[in-house]
Amino acid sequence: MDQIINVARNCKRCVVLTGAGISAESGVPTFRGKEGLWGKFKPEELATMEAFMANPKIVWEWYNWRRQLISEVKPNPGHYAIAEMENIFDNFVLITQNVDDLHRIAKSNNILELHGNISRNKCLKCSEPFPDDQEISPEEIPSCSKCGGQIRPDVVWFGEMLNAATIQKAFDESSKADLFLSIGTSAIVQPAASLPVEAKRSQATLIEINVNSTPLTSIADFFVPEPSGEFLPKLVEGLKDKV
Ligand code: BV8
Ligand code: ZN
Repeated sequence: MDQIINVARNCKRCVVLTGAGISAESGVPTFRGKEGLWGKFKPEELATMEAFMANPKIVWEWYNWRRQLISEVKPNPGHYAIAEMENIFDNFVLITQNVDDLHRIAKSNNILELHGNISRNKCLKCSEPFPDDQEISPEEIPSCSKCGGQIRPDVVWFGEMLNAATIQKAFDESSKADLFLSIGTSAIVQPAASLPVEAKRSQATLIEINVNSTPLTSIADFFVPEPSGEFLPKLVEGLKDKV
């Protein structure tokens, strides 16, 4: 820990990438863990345009189930520690693959949501936003008032492009970072998994915080095999007098 604090203390531009693991201690199942979301379902079956076109009812049942689950959980100390980092580093950017909104609830401000946000709805055809204050009935999926297209969750499905400006900014920030924290991600899903590699290529110190090793572990400068909700508050405590 001391070594990491000493290195981080001298860094000015910190980028954090989070995955489902940061929300695990809040009780949100991860994607690929043994109890993972995908355990019950296959990504190809549900988080894809093909699945939605073939069976919008099932896909909406799955998203409503996840929305209900997320509505009952709270941010954990890991989310709050990341929110505090904004005041510790001269330049701080949070990039998340998560769609659960817990970083925003934990008061992080500067967030790049790579994969959208499960609480938002949009039109399948024209992407017009659709009010998210009402539950979507899988039996009667509403239509877009503008073009009549079906309403879908505003998340990025497998095989779909990410928002070009968002992913471009994520790569720009990663290439300028002198410290990159990869937290709670299996580092499999692209293009997100290339961000820490880009940071490392641009001479950043790469710290991976994950209870398991990943394809990133071998290139990380530090690998912290601890739950993020336990490690991050200790890291922030150690950096507090940096400000
Ligand atoms: C794209 C939103 C261009 C939806 C998500 C073949 C066909 C089609 C596409 C591809 C293909 N081969 C490759 C691709 C590209 C594909 C991809 O990368 N596939 C992977 C599976 C190989 N990517 C895409 O399709 C992307 N678009 O590339 O467009 C294109 C177009 C056409 C064809 C090719 C390319 C879009 C990707 C976005 C998909 N949407 N989510 C929804 O949520 O419903 S991805 C989904 O996975 C979530 O966003 C999630 O965040 C993300 C990544 O998973 P992780 O966050 O890493 O979660 P995971 O469970 O895997 O890991 C959790 C980790 O936490 C574990 O390591 C665990 O050890 C750790 N952990 C657990 N507890 C803790 C902890 N760590 C610390 N503390 C703890 N307490
Ligand atoms: Zn529309």
